[in-house]
Amino acid sequence: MENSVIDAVSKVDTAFQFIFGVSFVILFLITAVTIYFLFRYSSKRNPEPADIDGNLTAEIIWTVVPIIIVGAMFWYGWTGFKALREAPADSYNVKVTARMWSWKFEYPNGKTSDKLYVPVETPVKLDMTSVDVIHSFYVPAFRIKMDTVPGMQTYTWFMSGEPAEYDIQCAEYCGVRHSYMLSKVIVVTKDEFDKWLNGDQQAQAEPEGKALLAKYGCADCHSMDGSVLVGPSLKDIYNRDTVIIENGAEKTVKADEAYLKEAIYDPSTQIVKGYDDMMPPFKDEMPKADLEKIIGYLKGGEKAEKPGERGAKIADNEGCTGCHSTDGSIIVGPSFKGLLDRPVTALHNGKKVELTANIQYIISSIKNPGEYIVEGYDESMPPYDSLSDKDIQALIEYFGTLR
Ligand code: HEC
Ligand code: HEC
Ligand SMILES: [Cu+2]
Repeated sequence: MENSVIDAVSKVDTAFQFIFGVSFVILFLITAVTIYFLFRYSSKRNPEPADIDGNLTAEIIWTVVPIIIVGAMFWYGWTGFKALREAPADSYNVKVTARMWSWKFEYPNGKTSDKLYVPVETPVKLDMTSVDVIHSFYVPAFRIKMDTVPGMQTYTWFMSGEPAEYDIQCAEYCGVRHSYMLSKVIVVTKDEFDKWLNGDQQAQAEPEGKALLAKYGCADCHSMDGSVLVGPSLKDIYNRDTVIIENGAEKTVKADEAYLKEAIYDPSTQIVKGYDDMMPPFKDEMPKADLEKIIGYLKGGEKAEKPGERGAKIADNEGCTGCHSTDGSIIVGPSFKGLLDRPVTALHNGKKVELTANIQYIISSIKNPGEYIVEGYDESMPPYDSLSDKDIQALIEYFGTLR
């Protein structure tokens, strides 16, 4: 495994050096021959031009030699390409989401980060997409560069190697702050990585429960933001009135702990009205401890944290802070400092309006930024309609701390 890696980098380098070397030699040969011909065949020395009619040996040489050279270039290029495309089966998976103008890295346990932390000596596979325009994920140190395309999954991989930091750049022009779309690969020891991956988790508002929903695949069918996927959203489910069908009869029940337990362990006994009996039973598969954590999470058992802390994290992870400062300075958009309840002059349907940045206005500015354009700014903010109400609430709480 290790070999294939060192190979991926060294194979790219070999292809580059080979093509560069061949080009260099040819440049010199052509220049030398041109100069030689200039003297040797000048009209002074050759007043009578000769009429040369074909030379089979020369023709064979200038056909065969370039074929060999180009064939060798192709061979080195092809083996390098293969090494770059074939991620080892035991790779560690991280999801990458690109947006104007930041990178988001999502780990298997649900943790997100704007820097790519990885453990040492591990092959890392990145599954990538973009939410707005085409970006390109570029880490020169690992010789990888791959476009991220909205609506499409692309991937790349690299071997992390020794503890170190490497630059990540966007290599596809993507708007005014393209050149600031920077991040880092941070390679740390396995212990430090585990600590980082799990330790910080406690500080996040949605600890284990959320990771378990992802682990058991619940999140494929259930959202936590109110939207309906295959099953009903689990947002605010605890103690809500639910109409179920049990033994063919309709009845309304409260989604208390006992109900949740049954709904997860043995879903077919009671089907939520309007849905199909599609949920698999988790009785055999899920230990009690996990069930309790999930139910605890569905009950909204969040850890206490400093006001605004979660919002600050969201603003970083979603890339808001690439365009909005928190210190009063202007980047691309107005500063978040003092935003809440400040007077705003904005363009609305082409007309100038005066309003106050209250909660309603901020929600609409995030979900639908094109509706009110703050005077003096471009319409360059992308809509964030995928942010949950809870996330937006957390952001607003955070703005409240920036007075
Ligand atoms: C294949 C899709 C699928 C998966 C995976 C799935 N569910 Fe469901 N779930 C459904 C559907 C469809 C319903 C509604 C029909 C029913 O009640 O069985 C439902 C209903 C529920 C309900 C009751 C909802 C209500 O409004 O009363 C809960 C709670 C629930 N699921 C939790 C979970 C948990 C926790 C997991 C993961 C351990 C999970 N589900 C995995 C599809 C799924
Ligand atoms: C690509 C740059 C960019 C990103 C990323 C961005 N914004 Fe903006 N934002 C702007 C610009 C430019 C404006 C002013 C023009 C307008 O109103 O649309 C603005 C306006 C706003 C306003 C209204 C500000 C005011 O003074 O009235 C809010 C609130 C806001 N953004 C919140 C956010 C949040 C929250 C995020 C992250 C989820 C975010 N923005 C991400 C560029 C950006
Ligand atoms: Cu970009």
